[in-house]
Amino acid sequence: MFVYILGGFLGSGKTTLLMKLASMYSKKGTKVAIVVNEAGEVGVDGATLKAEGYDAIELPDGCICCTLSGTLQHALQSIKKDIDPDVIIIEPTGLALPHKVETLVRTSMIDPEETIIIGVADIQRFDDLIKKKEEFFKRQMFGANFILINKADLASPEQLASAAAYLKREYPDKLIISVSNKTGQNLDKVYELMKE
Ligand SMILES: Nc1nc2c(ncn2[C@@H]2O[C@H](COP(=O)(O)OP(=O)(O)OP(=O)(O)O)[C@@H](O)[C@H]2O)c(=O)[nH]1
Ligand SMILES: [Mg+2]
Repeated sequence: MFVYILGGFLGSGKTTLLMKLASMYSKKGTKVAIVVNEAGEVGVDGATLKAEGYDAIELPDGCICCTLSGTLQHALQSIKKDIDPDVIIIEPTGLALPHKVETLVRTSMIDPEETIIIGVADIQRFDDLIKKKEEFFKRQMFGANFILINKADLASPEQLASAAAYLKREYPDKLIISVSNKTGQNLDKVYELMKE
């Protein structure tokens, strides 16, 4: 079993990506379960995901990397026991630190083959976030196995190049891909990286 954790700030496009990935896996016949931990605002909730036919668990308000850590571990154990999926995709809130979630997954006794963190950065708010919360942004991205610069449809090539240069400088070893969850640009490259 593989566990994916989608890390990225509020509104960066985690849920939109999650839906794309879940749909890609379903089409291939890969059994996928979803854990979402929305911070309470408007978004795709567990009920919506279930209506789409996915096995989804929605965790209550609060953050799975801190106050809800036990809740997350219990949810993972139930998923393994009741659903036994090939892949679990976890969307923590936009304020969570994905590497903390990863540690919780690894110590939850579900024994995943691998845990993978996908960092999602929002090009529209990239400069602003770096200006106001650079340390937080870096802490969110540093555990990522690869980073997506999302909403490429809203940015100029220069903007994308500048964000990519920043990320390459900070994380020379990480793969950085510009994508658009809206137009589907470069999502094929992301799908190729997904394990099953
Ligand atoms: N133009 C554009 N909009 C996008 C893209 N991806 C997501 N969005 C929009 O950005 C907004 C936030 O997307 P979500 O997927 O809900 O982001 P999130 O990271 O799950 O947000 P929170 O869970 O609230 O932190 C929505 O209005 C999406 O439709 C994209 O590639 N391009
Ligand atoms: Mg979301």
